[in-house]
Amino acid sequence: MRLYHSPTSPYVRKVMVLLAETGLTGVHPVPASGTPVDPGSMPLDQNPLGKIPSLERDDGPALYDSRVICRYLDSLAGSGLYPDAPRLWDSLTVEATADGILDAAVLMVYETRVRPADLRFAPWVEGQWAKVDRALDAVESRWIDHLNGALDIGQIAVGCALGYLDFRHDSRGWRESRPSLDQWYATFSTRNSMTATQPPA
Ligand SMILES: N[C@@H](CCC(=O)N[C@@H](CS)C(=O)NCC(=O)O)C(=O)O
Repeated sequence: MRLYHSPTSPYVRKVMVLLAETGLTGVHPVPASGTPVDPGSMPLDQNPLGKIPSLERDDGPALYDSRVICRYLDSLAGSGLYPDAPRLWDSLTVEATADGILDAAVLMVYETRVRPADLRFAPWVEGQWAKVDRALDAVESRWIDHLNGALDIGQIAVGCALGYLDFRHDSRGWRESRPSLDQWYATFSTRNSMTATQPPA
């Protein structure tokens, strides 16, 4: 299988962390890059949305969206990163919360990197950060017990989201007023799967 990949994409990182945690082999990274205004080398034939990660398979159409790819690879590996219900609903909600943090954080980056300066709208950027802020507060107040439980896709997604905030939005200081999440990430980020997939400096 071929995984369209960028070392700076936090969604790709979710897949790479899952691969490292499960030990699944046979997935080969293929470099891809692009933006909403220039798809560049994005795999448009595989994913009409022009986004990564996308997973090309030998025996079926390409899969896309990190949530679909992660679930597919977990099922191939039989690794149980998606627990049985009712815990499953918590795992998926934690993953959705982390992915929502990423969606807002990535849009903020595009705003400064892709949109011309004279077309930028600061309140829109702050509105995106407000989403991140609220979601982090929800994880801090509601989901710490879940994060401290058995490894699952929710933890992987939160780990990749926090890693991306450190990578692109360090100056926002997400750790302030979130001591439990800070402590959890200090441990989680030392896993081999996380250190091996750190975005380049
Ligand atoms: N919901 C998607 C989001 C993927 C995504 O937005 N990836 C970014 C790279 S970090 C991308 O491909 N951006 C190009 C674009 O939006 O055109 C997922 O979870 O895979």
